[in-house]
Amino acid sequence: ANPNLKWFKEAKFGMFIHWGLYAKLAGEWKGKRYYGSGEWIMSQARIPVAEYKEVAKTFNPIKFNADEWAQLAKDAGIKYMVITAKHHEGFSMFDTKVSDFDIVDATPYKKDPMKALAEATRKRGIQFGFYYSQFQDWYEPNGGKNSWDFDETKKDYQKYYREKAIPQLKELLGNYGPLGIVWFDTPGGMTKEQTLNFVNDLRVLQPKSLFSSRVGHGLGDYRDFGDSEVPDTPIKGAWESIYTHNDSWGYIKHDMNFKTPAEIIRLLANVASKGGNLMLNVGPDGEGNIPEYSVKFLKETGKWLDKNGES
Ligand code: JFZ
Repeated sequence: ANPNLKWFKEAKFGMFIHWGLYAKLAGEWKGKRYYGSGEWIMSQARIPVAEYKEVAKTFNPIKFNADEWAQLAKDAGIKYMVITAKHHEGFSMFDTKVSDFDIVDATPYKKDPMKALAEATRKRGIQFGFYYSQFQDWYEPNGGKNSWDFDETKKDYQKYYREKAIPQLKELLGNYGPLGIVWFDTPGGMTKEQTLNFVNDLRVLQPKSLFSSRVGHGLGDYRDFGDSEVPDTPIKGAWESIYTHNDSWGYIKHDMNFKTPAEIIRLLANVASKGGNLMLNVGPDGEGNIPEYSVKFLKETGKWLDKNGES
């Protein structure tokens, strides 16, 4: 067995955070409202790169407070946190030298929230990890899956991997201390052999970090169940189920369909009884606030676990 999996197998409860420029749009573009997967709004509304870029100039999450987020996780009984360093929109929520389309260079905020969060979680004994969209990058001419600006058949995915994804992953794995998880998503554009080289290359930088299954070709360290899915029977080995708290990963201002503490606890119990972890998502808004109901219901969940849970 992989010794790096020990903490993960015991964790039971994780926090997923989807946060990017889409949080500022909050499910609305040019007066039209979208529902579900707020982080997909650029694709849903076919927003051209030239227009999407402008959103960065208005992104100023001055309410962001790393200690508050980490303390909320702690109070909720959460043992690990995974946050979007770069989602499909292609915007980097960390200080990167590889692109100017990042929170330090392209926004009035000018700071790296990932640095603060890495420290705040570590201080509290919470495992910290990055979500990184390694293939889909709608901002880049050679990244995956933007067909409204670019011709998909003319793309050179290898060039995108070489020039953006790999160098950025090296920054993330090199500059933020020990990471519990690197959460890859929606693989594409690489053969099994290329994926193996990619993984081996990155492992050197973080030999203890777990790689999620969506790195592709069965090369991850544990299994992920598709969004909002729990297996029917106990599953051997390490796995997690991922769930949204309301109906979207990224913040949507008109989505109030939050799972209650009782629902979260039932979900946790169901997943734990099958031997897995629940990684529950929150979607902070464009100012850096975690939605009020997420804060409230997570705290209540934590209180209940304190009284009735085993750890
Ligand atoms: C992906 C992303 O496209 C989405 O925006 C979000 O980040 C989510 C956590 O992951 O969406 C997926 C990827 C894989 C499956 C479902 C949704 N799946 O395997 O069932």
